[in-house]
Amino acid sequence: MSADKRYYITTPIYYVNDVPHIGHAYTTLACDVLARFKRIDGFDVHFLTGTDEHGQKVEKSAATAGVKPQEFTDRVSQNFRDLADAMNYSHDDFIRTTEERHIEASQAIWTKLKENGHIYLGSYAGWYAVRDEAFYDESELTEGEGGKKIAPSGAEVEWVEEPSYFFDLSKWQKPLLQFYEDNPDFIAPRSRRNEVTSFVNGGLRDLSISRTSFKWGVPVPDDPDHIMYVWLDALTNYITAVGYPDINSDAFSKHWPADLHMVGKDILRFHAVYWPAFLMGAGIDVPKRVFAHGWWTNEGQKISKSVGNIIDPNEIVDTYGLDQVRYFLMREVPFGNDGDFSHRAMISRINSDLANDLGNLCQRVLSMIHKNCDAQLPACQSSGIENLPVYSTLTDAQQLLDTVRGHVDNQAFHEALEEIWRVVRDANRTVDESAPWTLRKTDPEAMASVLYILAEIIRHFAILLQPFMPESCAKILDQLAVPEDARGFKHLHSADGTDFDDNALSAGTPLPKPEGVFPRFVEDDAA
Ligand code: ME8
Repeated sequence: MSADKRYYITTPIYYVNDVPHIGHAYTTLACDVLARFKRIDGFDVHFLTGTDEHGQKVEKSAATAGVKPQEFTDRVSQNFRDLADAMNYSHDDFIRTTEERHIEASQAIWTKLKENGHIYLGSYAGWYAVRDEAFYDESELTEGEGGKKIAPSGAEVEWVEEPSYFFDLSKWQKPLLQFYEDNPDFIAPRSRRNEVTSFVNGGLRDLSISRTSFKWGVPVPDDPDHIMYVWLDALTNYITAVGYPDINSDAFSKHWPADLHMVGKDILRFHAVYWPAFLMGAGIDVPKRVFAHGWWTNEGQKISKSVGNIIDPNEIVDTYGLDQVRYFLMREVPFGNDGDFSHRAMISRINSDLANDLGNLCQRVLSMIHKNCDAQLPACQSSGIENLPVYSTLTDAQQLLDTVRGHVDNQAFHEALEEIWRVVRDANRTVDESAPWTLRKTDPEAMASVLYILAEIIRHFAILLQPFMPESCAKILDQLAVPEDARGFKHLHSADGTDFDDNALSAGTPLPKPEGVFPRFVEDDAA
């Protein structure tokens, strides 16, 4: 397989102190859609997710729960695995930072940075927010209730004074700015890129990368009184998973540098400033892209445990259906922007886009074939079809792949879906215009052609939508009797092929009895 047909994509590794909520589900879902898209497009994909299990915040949560940190992390890490199953994620690896492979990799990158002269011993005196596991400058803080100092993220900070190793981050300002300039697509979306460059332009201070005031973490090599800063440990997971420190391993040479680190906007600085600096310092290639998506609120309110308005992905999947939730999350909000979760918006998407548009199209066409064509794919006339109203819709459906691929490569998932739906709606309109139910009496051959073309259009939609709604698309493709090994993007109409190339549906294929795939959501059912 050629080098450009590989794709390595990662989610953040989630802190195990929290129960998984819609925000976590969202990031991994976006990665899952991309990973599936690339696989169906013929790429050799490696998709990584996992849990971030070290640090003061997890140590504190374990203490609150009254259990040892290891026992605590074993238990709560499982919640994220369960979420992955419930959301039908297709990850290839689930990493936990407490695993031996990761401790080895974290110590190895530390040793490399030390050998390369980028780590020195000093002492840290400053503000630290355990919730963010981040250091803040006095100038960034505001005063909260009771005179408490508050970080820009809203987290409380505490004063920390202790011996610490430092990474010479200040020396990386110029190389980083140069890197951003040479790689304009490294940080996306563009507005976020500007945020990062202006932060780096403002100057960087050396970064404290070890702590001595707690124990739950990776010990610093040769100085075990120090525990590695949890972010240096956490970021390293992306290379652990592909075999670091064995940089000559097949996995490492095949997958590194990563194609995409998907993150929320809250942790962009760690991924776009610290991580590339650590990697450059250790002489390791920098990933190709970091995309920072926006923030979900719940019916207009910040989602938080203390407010008690956490949206449990399992609950909404139970209520609305898995693919319905997957579709909504990818369609409702322009990817990159903040978004608000509301039941009203969810129901509206299910009933209009899924039930009325796509679901109705499939159901009408497949039932007509079932009733009027002996439950077999009808034959299409070989000439004169250009004049049928469905013909131009077929051409549009055949041309979707390039547009959709372009949007997915830019992580503009909502635009990819919008493009597909533009043609879905047209297809529904052409059903009405072509009126196959009238043709049945006046021109049965034309009816057969119209229904064949519509089935072929639906095949294009179902293949293209598999990354977003895998189960539902599998059902549609089953109903069209498309074999499982003929569902790749290479089986879509090839641009230089004839109207119906070898991949097209073949007339005479028996079809199973059609069943609705996207039911309407009737509100009373919610109760
Ligand atoms: O930051 N809306 O872990 P974390 C959208 N362990 N996305 C949200 C969200 C919301 N309301 N809430 C959370 C950490 N997220 C570190 C990462 S990576 C080397 C270490 C998503 O459990 C979003 O992707 O706090 C955010 O960046 C991530 O969860 C934070 O997860």
